[in-house]
Amino acid sequence: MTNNERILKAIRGEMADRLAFAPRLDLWHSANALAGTLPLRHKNSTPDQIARAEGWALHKINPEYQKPRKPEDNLHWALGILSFKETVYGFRLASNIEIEVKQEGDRTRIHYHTPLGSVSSVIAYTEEMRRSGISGFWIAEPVLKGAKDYPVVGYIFENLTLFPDAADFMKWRADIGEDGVAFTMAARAASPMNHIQKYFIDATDFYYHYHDYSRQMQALAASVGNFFDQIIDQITVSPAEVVFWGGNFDEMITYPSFFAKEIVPWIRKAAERLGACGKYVSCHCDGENEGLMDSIRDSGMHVAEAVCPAPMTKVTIEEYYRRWADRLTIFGGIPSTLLLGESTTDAEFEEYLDHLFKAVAPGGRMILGIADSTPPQAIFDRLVRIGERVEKEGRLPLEGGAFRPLPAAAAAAVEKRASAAPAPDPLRDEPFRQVKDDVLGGDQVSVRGHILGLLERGAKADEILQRGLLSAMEVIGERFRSGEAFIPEVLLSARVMNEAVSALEPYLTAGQSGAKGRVMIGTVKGDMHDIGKNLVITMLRGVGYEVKDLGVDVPVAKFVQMVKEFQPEILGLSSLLTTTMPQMKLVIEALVAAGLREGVKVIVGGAPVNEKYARDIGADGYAHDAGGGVKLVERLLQEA
Ligand code: B1M
Repeated sequence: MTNNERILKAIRGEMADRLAFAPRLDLWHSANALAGTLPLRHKNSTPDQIARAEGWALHKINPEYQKPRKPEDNLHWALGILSFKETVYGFRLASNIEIEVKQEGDRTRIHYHTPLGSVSSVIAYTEEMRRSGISGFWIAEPVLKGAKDYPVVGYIFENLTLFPDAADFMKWRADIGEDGVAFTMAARAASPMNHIQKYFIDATDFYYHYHDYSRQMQALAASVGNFFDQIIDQITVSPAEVVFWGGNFDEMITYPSFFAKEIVPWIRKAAERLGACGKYVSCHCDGENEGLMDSIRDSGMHVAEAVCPAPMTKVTIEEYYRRWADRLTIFGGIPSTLLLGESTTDAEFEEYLDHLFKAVAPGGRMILGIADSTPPQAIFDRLVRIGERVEKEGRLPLEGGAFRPLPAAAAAAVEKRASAAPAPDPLRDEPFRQVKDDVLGGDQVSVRGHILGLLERGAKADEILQRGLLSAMEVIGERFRSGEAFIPEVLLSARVMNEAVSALEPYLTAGQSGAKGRVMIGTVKGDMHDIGKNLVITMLRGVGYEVKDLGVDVPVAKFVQMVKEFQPEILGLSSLLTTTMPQMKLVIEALVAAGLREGVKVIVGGAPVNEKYARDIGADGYAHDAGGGVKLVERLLQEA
């Protein structure tokens, strides 16, 4: 049986002869090719040549974004209107839209002048991104900056036309041949609202706009729906069999109620319409899926791709297989940190594989892959070893068996969830109930009036702050930690806090007013993830700290220079990638070299970071989440 047949059989829910193994190699390959560190026997090979030589299936899901056939293919990245050899459609913007493009170093500024007004965006592709193998652009300035931009962007989408253009796709698919399956790219988002979230607006601002401009957002989503409907039409008549229908789902970012309301209906629509033509819908489910398990299973998607289990996330591979495999095909299952020497020993790696073959028995509806992708520092021999073991032990049907105990990290995560303390009762302090409700409910309009009312009735400003506002923020932090509250609640509550603190400011005595301390936070060089960092910042500001946000992709030298200028008491470093974690150590070393280390406490955080890593690199503290970040800052400042 060929790898093409194996993958298609798994997608159709049929039993192949053995498991297919299709590792995503692009990131690993680009970074190592540029650094001259590809394995000797593959020194001059492309990712496809390497996979073929090793007997792995080709991973053909993500388009080569930086290899456009013509400049317009990826020029409109900030609108998410893209065309590649991997898509089966072309696009035309309305002829009355004038486009102005200016190159500014590694940034491209684009203006769209429409009859309803103009919008602009900046996309960037830096040398650092190229060197780390990243292929997507970074949206440095999104198109939606305020309410006035909504109709303009809506106009662009209402007047957008797609047309069939599958010639390059056919050629690409022929090149892949029997060694893999060509997934066509529908859109990188799974629904119009998810498209707005992903492209049009800063990832954190999205939640404010979703709350504040809900009518405009829904109208814009309806306009973008025109694009999505046309994509479905184009794929229906195309030769493509499997469709990449968006993703990067995560229980925090695409939190359960949002996922159910704004994303699932479109996955269902696509799956029904395309399924009726014998096509399959695949979504990139690379995030934390614990809170989305049932919604994803019931969404109608045929394939969940880039599935990344414990220990990188909370859901174990056996739970994924048990809960999903009767309804959809799982593509992935091997977390990328298993390939890294620093995170996983050889013995742990082998143990995971022993466990995997048992956990996914009998093995139908399973395609093995590295989730989300093979990292640049992966131990190549471990990929080879997975290939060998799949060859030897991956015959279908797999034999089930008693599961080994959960890997230590996953067990710890499950344990932590089970023992999560119940949220304190927000109503326990009756006189402050209204202001607490304002904070908990995100009501920034009423809070000022309620505070003034309490002051008139003789309450002390400090009491309102401590027993009303800060205790409500603690409840939110706790709810967030235990998975009861999601990003929007935290952001909206913190915004109420800001409003409340400004109302209280004139009544606080000298020692109580003003910032509680100066904190500076940035995401390290090479890393563009900012949602978690922004949450930490918002919470800190919410409880009264002065926080300077250095943004993302911050070089070591800039951290040092800004510590000199801003003189924070606490410097926070965020990193979401194993490749960029070493930057944290470099920052600490540079602070020592510049003689600044004594004057500032350094705290670190981000999904792959942990307490031990923080200690090893000489940081003063680690926080697991935003609430923990606030507590850590408070503790360090008290100790100082
Ligand atoms: Co990316 N991504 N991503 N991604 N992404 C991860 C992180 C990944 C784990 C996915 C996976 O493999 N399953 C993986 C990293 C693997 C690894 O290295 N260990 C990954 C990858 C590989 C990549 C790319 C390389 C993909 C590619 O191109 N092949 C690429 C890299 C781009 C770059 O940075 N140069 C990439 C791109 C992207 C998007 C642009 C699509 C998007 C980012 C959007 C944005 O941030 N503006 C994205 C997303 C959304 C994710 C996932 C799905 C979700 C991250 C998130 O925001 N979570 C993520 C999967 C995952 O983490 N399981 C993934 C919600 C957020 C609230 O949590 O950020 O953890 P988090 O923050 C928490 C805590 O960590 C903590 O508090 C926060 C709030 O509680 N915290 C701190 C964070 N910083 C702190 C600092 C502190 C204290 C606490 O003190 C200073």
